[in-house]
Amino acid sequence: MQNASHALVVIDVQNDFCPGGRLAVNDGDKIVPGINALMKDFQTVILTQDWHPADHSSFASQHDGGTAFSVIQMAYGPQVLWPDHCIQGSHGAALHKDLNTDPANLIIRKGFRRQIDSYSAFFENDHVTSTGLHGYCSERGIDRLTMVGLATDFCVQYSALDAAGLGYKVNVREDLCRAIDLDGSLDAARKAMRTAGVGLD
Ligand code: VGL
Ligand code: ZN
Repeated sequence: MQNASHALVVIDVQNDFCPGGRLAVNDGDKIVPGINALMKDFQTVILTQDWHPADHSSFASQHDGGTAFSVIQMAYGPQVLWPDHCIQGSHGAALHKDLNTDPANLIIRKGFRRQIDSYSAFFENDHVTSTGLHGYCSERGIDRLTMVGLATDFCVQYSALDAAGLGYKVNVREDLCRAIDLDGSLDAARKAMRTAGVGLD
């Protein structure tokens, strides 16, 4: 491949999303060797890192009577409450130790504002506040993105949908992703991505 306009985006391959982590995704660590191998095909590799303050509003622990995996209304819309995870500087927030970070041109952190979550690599959950990734990609002439990582039905899906909405050609390598799958969220994510023209392979 090695096409300058085609970047690989590796989403949230962090300890807390891997077995033993605070929001562990089944077999989340199994995708690491395949992602490392895929990096060799890309000139541009972008990593994302979920990066929350300890009192982040997406944590059930911050809400009276809040239970993990329930949904509440925030100023910007519905928000799933999560167990505390990916706290800035913690071991859980670190990228998986076997993930090859050497080829990464950019590591983008997201979810660092207490009041708002950010699943997508492009926009926070208000769908308006930019992370700056679109500016980075457009300035570098990148118009095509391959996405891999965790979790298929949350951060990968939101990133893929935003990228498609911004006009990128996007494909998600499902074999190099793993899902949380809350109440059918994986099926819903697949449908939404197909409808948006995201290639699933
Ligand atoms: C994620 C839930 C909360 C993800 C991040 O990376 O998919 N999911 N924070
Ligand atoms: Zn998070």
